[in-house]
Amino acid sequence: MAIHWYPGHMHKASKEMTELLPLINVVIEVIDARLPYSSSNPLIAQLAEDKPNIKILTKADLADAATTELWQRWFEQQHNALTLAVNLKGEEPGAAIIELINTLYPQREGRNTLVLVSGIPNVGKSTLINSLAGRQIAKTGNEPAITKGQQRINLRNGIMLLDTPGILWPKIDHPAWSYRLASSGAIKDTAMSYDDVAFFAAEYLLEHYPEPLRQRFELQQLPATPVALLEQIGAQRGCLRAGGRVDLERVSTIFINELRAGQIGQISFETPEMIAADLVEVEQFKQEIIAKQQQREQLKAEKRRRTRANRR
Ligand SMILES: Nc1nc2c(ncn2[C@@H]2O[C@H](COP(=O)(O)OP(=O)(O)OP(=O)(O)O)[C@@H](O)[C@H]2O)c(=O)[nH]1
Ligand SMILES: [Mg+2]
Repeated sequence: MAIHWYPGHMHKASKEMTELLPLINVVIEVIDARLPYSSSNPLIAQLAEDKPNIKILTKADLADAATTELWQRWFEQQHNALTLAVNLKGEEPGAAIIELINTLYPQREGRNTLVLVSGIPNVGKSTLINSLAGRQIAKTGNEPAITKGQQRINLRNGIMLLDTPGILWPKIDHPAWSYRLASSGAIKDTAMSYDDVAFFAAEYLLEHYPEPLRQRFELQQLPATPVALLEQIGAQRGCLRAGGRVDLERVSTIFINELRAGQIGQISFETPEMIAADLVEVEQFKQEIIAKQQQREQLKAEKRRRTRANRR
């Protein structure tokens, strides 16, 4: 299942950001510490290419700290960006971020530094802005697409922030990246299927985080397959249909919500090494598509040749 969710307001927001670009002095991209690569929008990377660039890895409290460190080094080396990992629920990183902005872009007399705050839906952009402003000025909420239009926030210290709606992009190249986005809560409920996403997450956790799984769900032994794991949790939590069969949709929703809330543990959904392997696969998918297109073209040409030969 590939997840596509690119409603009109995201298209509009992407266009507006591109148009405003010449006025923007610093780009802050807010990414999710649990999935720093999959939550980094290629359009924003492109917009930020020639601008002073800060990557804020939010929800660091939900991610594996050692993996977050690896990602920070990765972004510093690969994208020449300054990075900061934060827990916006427990920390007030405002002063540290303002210092980064001032270092990257020393303020000009009498003019505001315009800072674009961008990123995928539900990653914490508005929460970050409230922390920088020191007051609840931007609307926040634990679901994607809370912010629907741009909003300027004057910090009255020479910095003007631009809060933007969370944006995704029209085509996500690897199915695992879509699943990780869906697991994190960046995709609207109606654009995904909880059981598909739960199967993906269960398979990943069985392989990479068996111990936190065992402890959370008090399992003596871990089942071998994602379906067996979800069925066992479903039976334990009373998610049963008539006849005693486990209601997979219900248990999947519980499983994903607990994962998102950090109740299974501090879990990172990807490492730089996994992304390197994904990128090789993306290249293979692209080659396969090209090969199929060429095959179709050859078949068409052959058909035309035969039709011409029959006419003679
Ligand atoms: N645990 C945890 N939760 C966070 C953190 N940062 C933000 N959140 C929560 O994530 C949810 C989304 O935050 P918002 O600030 O509304 O996200 P946004 O990026 O502005 O979302 P959209 O406007 O919908 O694109 C809220 O429930 C926040 O409380 C963090 O560092 N840790
Ligand atoms: Mg917002």
